[in-house]
Amino acid sequence: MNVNARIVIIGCGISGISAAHRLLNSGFHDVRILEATTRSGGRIKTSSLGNIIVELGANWIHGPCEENPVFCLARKYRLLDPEALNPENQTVDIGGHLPWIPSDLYAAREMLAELLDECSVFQSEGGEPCTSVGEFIRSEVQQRVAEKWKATDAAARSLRMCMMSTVLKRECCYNGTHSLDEVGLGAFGLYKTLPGLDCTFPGGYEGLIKSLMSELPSGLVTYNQPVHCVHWNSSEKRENPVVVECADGERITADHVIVTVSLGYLKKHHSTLFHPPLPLHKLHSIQRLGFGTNNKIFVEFDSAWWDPDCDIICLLWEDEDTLVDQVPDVPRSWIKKLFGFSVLKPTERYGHVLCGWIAGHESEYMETLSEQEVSHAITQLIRRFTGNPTITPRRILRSQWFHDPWTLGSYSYPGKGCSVQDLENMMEPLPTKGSQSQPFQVLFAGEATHPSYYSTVHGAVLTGWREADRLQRATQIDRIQPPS
Ligand code: 6YU
Repeated sequence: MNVNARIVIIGCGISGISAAHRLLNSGFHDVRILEATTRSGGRIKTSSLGNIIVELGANWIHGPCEENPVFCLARKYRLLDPEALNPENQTVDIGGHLPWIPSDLYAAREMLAELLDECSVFQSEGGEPCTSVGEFIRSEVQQRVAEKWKATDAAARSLRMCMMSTVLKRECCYNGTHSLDEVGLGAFGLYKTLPGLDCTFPGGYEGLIKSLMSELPSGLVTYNQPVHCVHWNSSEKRENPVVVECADGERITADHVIVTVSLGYLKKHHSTLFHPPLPLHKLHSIQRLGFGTNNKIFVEFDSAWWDPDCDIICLLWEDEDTLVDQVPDVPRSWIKKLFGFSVLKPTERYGHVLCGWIAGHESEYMETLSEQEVSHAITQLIRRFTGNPTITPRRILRSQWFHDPWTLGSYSYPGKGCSVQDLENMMEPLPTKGSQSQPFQVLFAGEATHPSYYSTVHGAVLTGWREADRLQRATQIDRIQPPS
């Protein structure tokens, strides 16, 4: 390996861009990115509703603090509001869960927060009592409700259980899963939060992409260039041992290829994307890890019908007092999976816009409907809950991540039976033990390859840097070893 190595990065999302930056800064110069679509950013996607900026993909910097590379980059490029830079903001530790749940759901919120904390310990201690987070919560809630709420009358208790269902649906959005029954209990605690109050990009998350791209040489990215197959491990001894075959038939040779496609894409296309196929242990991890759908539906109104101090509107269904996070008849009642709306703030910047959150197969079904059908369902929902038959949205805009052929969902989560080994398998390069005679040919980056910050932008950035550093380390070894 040497700094003249030819490196191809597949995918121009934040992990691919981060890898390219790091490689060029380490002295590699023959680097290019192949991107299937017409744009950079992947799941960082800023759009507009009229003249209001909205995020169809990533929304927040989760845990903006000194250890968070996204926060540091955003600060460097001056992309944040002054409050986000306030040192006090960076020390608040919310542990990832609570602020989204309004205080009137207090009893349900307290019990669920306690249970989610308990779910996190199994990974370090092992011996989990059941396979999924959903099963654990359901069995524990039954016991605890009988104990702790025994003085509460039946009607109030039933209402609290409905609140719990809403909170579970909200957790499905956060975890990007169809149901908490699909989230593995053993690996739930692998996800780590960083301190700091989550903040947003006032000018849009894509500002980060634009700033990073402006520092890369023009022509580094080839757009509209989907990769069809990575031919690796050739028996022929060649100068550039990997051949990247594009969908249009073009064949590009390389010494190293960094694959950054989503876990959803790997799940669906692994058998055609790699020749020879991936080793079985890697393939099993790809299958075990979860990749679900979380979508947003932005709804704009002429005026606000909610209180000025309202941050979140949660919807409670009176027939959901049995801890449900899925709807029985998706085509008829998919909208019941939408747990509620967050209010975009400040009003001076966003006007009167709500963001509805919906996860799972119900969300995937929503994507198949026309915009008018979604708008109609949202209008009926709001009229039903407010009792006001005249409320009418001005316009809506929704994300459709499941039907995006280059993403096929939103982000990853540990599925049932997952362990830290699966995330380690995800990041393992091929061949597994690179050496001078057999250097790493295929390397893996992207959010689903980070052992504790999977599903986030900062996790994705760190994986791009990690793989660039892996190649740089290998080069340094070459420099001190005499050529054979
Ligand atoms: C975050 C947030 N956030 C909401 C929603 C989504 C995500 N995330 P990319 O896919 O970007 O790039 C791959 C590229 O490859 C892409 O351009 C493709 O076109 C291309 N490609 C594919 N196939 C190809 C081929 N064959 N040839 C060539 N090119 C090809 N993260 O930090 N804050 O608020 C949210 C949110 C709706 C969809 C998010 C958030 C996730 C990030 O967006 C995501 O991780 C990164 O952008 C991925 O970058 P990448 O480079 O890896 O892939 C307990 C516990 C819980 C654990 N979960 C906690 C949840 C925390 C996440 N929060 C999410 C919340 C929101 C709202």
